[in-house]
Amino acid sequence: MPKGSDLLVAALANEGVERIFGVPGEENLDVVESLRNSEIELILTRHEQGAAFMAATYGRLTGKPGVCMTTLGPGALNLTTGAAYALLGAMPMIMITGQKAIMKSRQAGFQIVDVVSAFKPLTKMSRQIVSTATIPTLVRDAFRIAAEERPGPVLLELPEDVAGEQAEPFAMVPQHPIEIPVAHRASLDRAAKMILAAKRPLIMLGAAASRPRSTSGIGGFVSRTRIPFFNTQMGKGTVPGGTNLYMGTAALSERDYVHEAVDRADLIIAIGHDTIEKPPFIMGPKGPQVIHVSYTPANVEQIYFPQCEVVGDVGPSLELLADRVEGRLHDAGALLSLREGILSHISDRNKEDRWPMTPQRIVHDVREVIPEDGIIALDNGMYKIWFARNYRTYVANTVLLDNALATMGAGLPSAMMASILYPERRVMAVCGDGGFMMNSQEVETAVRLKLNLVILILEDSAYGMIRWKQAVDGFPDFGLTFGNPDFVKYAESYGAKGSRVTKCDDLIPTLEAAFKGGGVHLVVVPIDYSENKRVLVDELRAEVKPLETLAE
Ligand SMILES: Cc1ncc(C[n+]2csc(CCOP(=O)(O)OP(=O)(O)O)c2C)c(N)n1
Ligand SMILES: [Mg+2]
Repeated sequence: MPKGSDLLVAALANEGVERIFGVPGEENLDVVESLRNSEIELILTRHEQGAAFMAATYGRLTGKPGVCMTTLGPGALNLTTGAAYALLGAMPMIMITGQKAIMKSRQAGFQIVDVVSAFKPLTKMSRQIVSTATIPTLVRDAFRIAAEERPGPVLLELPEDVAGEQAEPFAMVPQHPIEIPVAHRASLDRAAKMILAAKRPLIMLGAAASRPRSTSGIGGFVSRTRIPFFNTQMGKGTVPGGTNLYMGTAALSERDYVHEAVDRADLIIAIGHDTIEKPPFIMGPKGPQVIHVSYTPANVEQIYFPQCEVVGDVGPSLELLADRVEGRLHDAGALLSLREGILSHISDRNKEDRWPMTPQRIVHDVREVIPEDGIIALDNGMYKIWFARNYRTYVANTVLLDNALATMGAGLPSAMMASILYPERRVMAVCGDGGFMMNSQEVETAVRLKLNLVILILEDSAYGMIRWKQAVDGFPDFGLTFGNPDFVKYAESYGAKGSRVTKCDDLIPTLEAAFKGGGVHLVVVPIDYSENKRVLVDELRAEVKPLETLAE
């Protein structure tokens, strides 16, 4: 007779789960035993946060929920940041947590936290499994809820007595294909009318444009309409390169060079925009009209209130929209004359050999060693703005960054997940010295899994981004610097390789050698952040005027 844990594992296998990330506790031992007898691989991490970031990234990259597992109380609570990361970032994920027995209570309150309640605001669904009979249906429902638009995390708590209980061999619920409805004809007609009337149209690609199912249809829409596009940070790469229509990435909310196009547009077709991202532009009473195209309706915000919505499966809906406007657009490329100016400002000084290295040069050099389908996974820090703004992308989901929860500590685990999924592609984690140390213990996991991974650490011995904000806001420089371990020795102590870059011209060859050598290789480079103020504050203030000022 099977046990509850056997049913759980069979239900996971029924969903096509190949691996579970986590740190088990004694309450999970029945599940661990059932996993031992299954095809599902248990991948231990060195902190539950790493497991959650990896599972969420699996969901982000495949569209299918990634799975992580922890014990009760302390282990489960270590998943909270990962749950929020998946919730805000719309990444499908299943968290399975243990719990003390619910039918008997032989340990009183020891380690017991109301995990199900704690995760209610951090998940799409948070449930305790109370009987073995419900396991197949609950698991099927959990996967359905996690994966359907808008995707996100689900928590299932399996108490240890339910896990160990003898059960009937209940049948699994088979999966079936589900098609997402396509946008209504009336909304497509309305949107087409607005596009045909526009004098200076612009497309914006947002976070949901990066869903694995979205990307093919979007490329078709852009190439058929020839309307220039820009993207949000999480929409990077969704339209393949070579279109000559890319106008930039909105890493700031206003007054960056790309906003010269945004401010002049009279219509923005916002594809897959999710207002969870730091705003890519700010709608006001005078600005452009906006058509929202996505899986779900637009959230109405003070700074985002589209006048038209095309809601449905993004790819097929855009195909129908392109059918209505293709060949009838006379002003599609009106804003293209701004393109060259915007892109040349962005690439300004990207070959400068100042030491320590400038962010522009680092971004440039990283791009040189990463092939078009190579993946960089960014942690959170000042460099994220520079990479979002300056790093050109040609393939969807080749820049994994978190512009939703914007948590530190996810860069390394998300890169590890990409490396597991795409062993044939180059994968690099880009981390600050602050963010790297928040989950650096996962270097051991990466070494144990024999991953090929380069970890680039940008060293300024500070929480640089906050230090920058402190300076911009006119506060004295205080309280944001720290010391670092010797990163090369640190890498070596894990059985990884380590290199320190000591002059500009060494970065590219060091990274090349690291990729060629294979395995886990940590590369440290000092970064000079004085460019933050010079470019992102002083230069932009002087060069990019809001439209009203220009009109005066
Ligand atoms: C978990 C978490 N804690 C704090 C913050 C606030 N925060 C954002 S960026 C940053 C500094 C990042 O420092 P580092 O990783 O060294 O990158 P740098 O900006 O120095 O390049 C901090 C503290 C955050 N986003 N996430
Ligand atoms: Mg730093």
